[in-house]
Amino acid sequence: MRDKELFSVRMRASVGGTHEEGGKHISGGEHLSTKNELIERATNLLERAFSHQRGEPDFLQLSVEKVHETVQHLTPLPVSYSKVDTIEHGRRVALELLKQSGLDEEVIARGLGSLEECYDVSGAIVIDAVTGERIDARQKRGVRVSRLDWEREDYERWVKSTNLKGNQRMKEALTLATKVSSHPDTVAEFCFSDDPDYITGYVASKKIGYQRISQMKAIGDENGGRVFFVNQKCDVPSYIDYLEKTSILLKGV
Ligand code: WAQ
Ligand code: MG
Repeated sequence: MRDKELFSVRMRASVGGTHEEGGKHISGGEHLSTKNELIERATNLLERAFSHQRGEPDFLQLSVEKVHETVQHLTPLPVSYSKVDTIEHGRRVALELLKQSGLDEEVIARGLGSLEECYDVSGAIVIDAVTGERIDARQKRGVRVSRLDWEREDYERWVKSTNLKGNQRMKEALTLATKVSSHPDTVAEFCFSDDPDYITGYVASKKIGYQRISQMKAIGDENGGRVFFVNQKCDVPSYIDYLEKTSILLKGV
């Protein structure tokens, strides 16, 4: 894929109208694809949206844009896993990992409070790592990290070399976390799915890598989201531009 032309493929789907009209977010997805794989990748995204546990969409937007800028290559963050027995235990582990990444407890509490108020946001929220305030001004939309992928062969090699059981969801989340954490202004990320049947979440940062936590919520719970804690000196528009526009491919280890 490296020397071929690439296309950014993005999908977002909602029910009860478009996201802008206040519809409920169902599913989204972002890939970088070669021309050869374009139909397959786009079809996968359509299938994802129409077989989603959050409901059946009545709005779906699929966009395909040729990438003109050079692609940057990143090495995936190292992965580790905490098996917890309860949601409370999961939350304690997440808090500890966010602290290890350099955040104060108060800031974490404020950031996670904002996340709770933003469970209906279809992207991520950006939080000032000193004040704990939300600073992206994207309201219900949040920021969708786009133009990111992991070349199939490199991914398969990585799965073999790490002895981890590959799964599509972790593949995409690790790609996103690697892109986000590689920005110098990112202090840490916290995420758990808004899909009712997926309860594993993670904390990621340059300091601690990608740390999965087996249980962040109850099965059946449709709440979930993503939060990026950033340095106070961060220029938010250019940070968002990096997340949305810079093309990233993960390369093998
Ligand atoms: N950019 C920004 N935010 C996003 C993006 C994106 N590309 N995709 C999803 N989000 C936000 C959005 O608010 C969703 O509601 C929330 O994150 C969760 O998205 O190691 O599956 O795709 O086993 O449901 C993490 C653990 C799984 C994976 C996360 O998230 C593992 C997951 P979902
Ligand atoms: Mg989801």
